[in-house]
Amino acid sequence: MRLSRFYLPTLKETPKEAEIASHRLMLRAGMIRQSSAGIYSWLPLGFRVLRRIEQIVREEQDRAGAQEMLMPTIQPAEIWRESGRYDDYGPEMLRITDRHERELLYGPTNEEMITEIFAATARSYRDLPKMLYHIQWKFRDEVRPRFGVMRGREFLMKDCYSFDLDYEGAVRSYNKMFVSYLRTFARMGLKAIPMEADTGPIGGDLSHEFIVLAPTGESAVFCDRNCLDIDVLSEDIDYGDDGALAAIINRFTTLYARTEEKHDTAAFESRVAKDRRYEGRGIEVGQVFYFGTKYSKPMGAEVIGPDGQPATVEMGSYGIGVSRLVGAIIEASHDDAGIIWPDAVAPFDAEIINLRPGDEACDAACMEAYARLGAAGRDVLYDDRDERPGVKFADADLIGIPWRLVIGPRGIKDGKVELKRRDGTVADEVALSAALDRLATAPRG
Ligand code: 5CA
Repeated sequence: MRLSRFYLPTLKETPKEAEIASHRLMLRAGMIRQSSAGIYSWLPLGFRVLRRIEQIVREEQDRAGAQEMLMPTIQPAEIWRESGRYDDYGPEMLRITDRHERELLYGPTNEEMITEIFAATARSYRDLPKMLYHIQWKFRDEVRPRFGVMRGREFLMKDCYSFDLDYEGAVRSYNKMFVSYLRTFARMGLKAIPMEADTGPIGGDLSHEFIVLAPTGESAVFCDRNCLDIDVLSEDIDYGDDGALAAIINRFTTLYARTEEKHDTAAFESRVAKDRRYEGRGIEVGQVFYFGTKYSKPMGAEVIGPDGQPATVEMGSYGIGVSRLVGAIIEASHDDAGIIWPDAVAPFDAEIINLRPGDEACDAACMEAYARLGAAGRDVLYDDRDERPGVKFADADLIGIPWRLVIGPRGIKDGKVELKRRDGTVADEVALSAALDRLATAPRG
């Protein structure tokens, strides 16, 4: 993509309404634009990141054995009356009446809808176990939408629902999702710690929130810093091996990690050495729930069991804040000049900066780089604009593409270019061909 053609409306000034870095940087980098409080349009740069995050979530859901589907955003009030949540949910729910005076709502979550589908279509224990998910926009009329996409009113969520014949099966599904969450967030370059949590309006007996430690987070959390050292990506995971899943989960759950609602100061102090205690804030990027028959019972989701008797299915639900993750990743990875994208979610793999468009040698070298990297399957942004180098460097720092190839008239005379990483780990003067070899084979995360 040539930057001269790309729709990238960056801002010079820091927007006044943005209180935290990620919100400020997303507005300045032209990633999003507010439509009304807590509701955003995703401009091309932001949408590219959103899609990459969504794709990682999808791959890890599929790997864990969940199947993708798509449910509507608008739901009938009726199914929420059946579960008993229509009145309980309160003013956060956006209630709508259609022209026939039918009561509808914009879904804040989908337990009722998926349970209704399952109740109407599953017959036998042979239909179990199942894990079904979708990635769909949700609406919650938050009292205080803030921090940009972190606490929006309309936001993109991945929500998965599990159906099992008994408690043991439900725990197995919970464990699969638990492990898939660890992998999902790690692939995005995040350290998300599973913490014992309250179940809130979803309900149930067992829940973990996945928290990225950050001073700007909205959740108060307490944990053992050793949680940060556990590597979850180095080993291959067999989702059919219950023991292996439980072993991975145990590595986390034996360490103290709780949200404020579950916190117990005495247990924290006795279990965690002083220098390992983290008492601070975090961003909740996902939450998993086991709630047994809370929805399946009132909504009649039964199957015929192996003994010929009807059995109410056991359920859990598993959410990931897909749009919130864009903000969370920026909170975890930025500096004063701008965003530093982890390779796996970056909007482009590399940016080519032409320091003197119009100079024959520079133009030719840039075009060679652009073509070669494109042929190698890399997404490249080419800054071919007629702007001063200072402006180009500032924009490149702001939008944070991981690799940068700087091509200028002085270097190119000797066949040299500058190859840099946005995170500061590489800054080399090398021959153009060497830089291209390196970029064409660099890991994409
Ligand atoms: N039905 C369950 C799981 S599928 C559920 O709704 N869980 S939740 O309420 O915890 O939401 C799942 C995830 O969505 C949260 O962990 C959070 O990352 C994200 N989320 C929740 N509210 C918002 C919001 N207002 N703005 C952005 N993301 C949100």
